[in-house]
Amino acid sequence: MTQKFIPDLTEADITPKEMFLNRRQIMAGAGAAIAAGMIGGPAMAKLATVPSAYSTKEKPNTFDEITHYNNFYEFGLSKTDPAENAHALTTSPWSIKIDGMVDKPGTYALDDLLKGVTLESRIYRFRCVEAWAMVIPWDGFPLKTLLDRVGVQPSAKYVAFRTLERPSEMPGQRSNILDWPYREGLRMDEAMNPLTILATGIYGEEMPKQDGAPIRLVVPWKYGFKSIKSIVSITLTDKQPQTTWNMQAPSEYGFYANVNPNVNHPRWSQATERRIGAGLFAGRQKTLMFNGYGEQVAGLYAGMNLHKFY
Ligand SMILES: Nc1nc2c(c(=O)[nH]1)N[C@H]1C(S)=C(S)[C@@H](COP(=O)(O)O)O[C@H]1N2
Ligand SMILES: [Mo]
Repeated sequence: MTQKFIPDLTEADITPKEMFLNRRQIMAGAGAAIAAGMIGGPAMAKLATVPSAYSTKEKPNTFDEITHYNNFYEFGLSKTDPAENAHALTTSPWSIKIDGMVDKPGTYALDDLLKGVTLESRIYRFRCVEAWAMVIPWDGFPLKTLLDRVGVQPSAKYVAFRTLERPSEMPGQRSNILDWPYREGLRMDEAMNPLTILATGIYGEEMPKQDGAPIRLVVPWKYGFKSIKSIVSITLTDKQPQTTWNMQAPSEYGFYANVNPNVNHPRWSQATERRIGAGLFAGRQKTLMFNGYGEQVAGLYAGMNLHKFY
């Protein structure tokens, strides 16, 4: 595929991942629908996605950084363990059980859930509670799309998620470092916010296993631990669900976990963060309220004491 012209290339497009650059140029030139359906061939990325207005213009981290500096305790505690161990995970077939306060509960094959879903490229800032940060070009779709399909009942106030529990493939689950399976949850309005996505890929590639294959949550205004990986169950409920890190250390990790430079972790400051890959002399950057997504989400917490509901 030759590139004849490169319209409106932003800084966010300039990445070391050639495949991605190619794909975005193709789409800018030919239109996403055409790229999605009609231009094929070995040079094409596996996932066809459309760009998103929600994407940041900040420069994304490299594919290598995103896949070699991970938190995925099912595969070990160190940042490099997931890249080493996650290849053992079987991700196909995959199904998600959706139950609780929904019109159409059931165990759905992932392929069926994804039928007819348009994947978007969402380049999001990502902030771990440990005060490191990245910019990641996810491929995904709004969680709301899925929830609307299964029909959320008015009584539902929260969504609860669970990760796969399969110790035979997840060495971390053979110890009790956390109370398995990994659990997370969102309030219904947070779940329905257009920024909240289910991601199935990065850089147009299928989701790398260490990043939560085949499908994971991404909630960009909250600390990374909310963005639960390798999801196998989604439950609609009227009670605030128990969540892994909150159960583990409630005084350190709240249910809300909104990125907030003014609310420190009891053991470290959250005022600044370290951008992975920024280089030795780059220094730390300021943490942004709601990780920079205040315009879209501050209203969800109007009148709430964010020091109390951390
Ligand atoms: N199932 C599961 N999901 C998880 C985690 C985990 O250990 N297990 N770690 C969380 C944390 S703390 C972070 S920062 C992000 C890291 O995502 P990444 O490795 O793709 O950057 O995943 C989150 N989701
Ligand atoms: Mo994290």
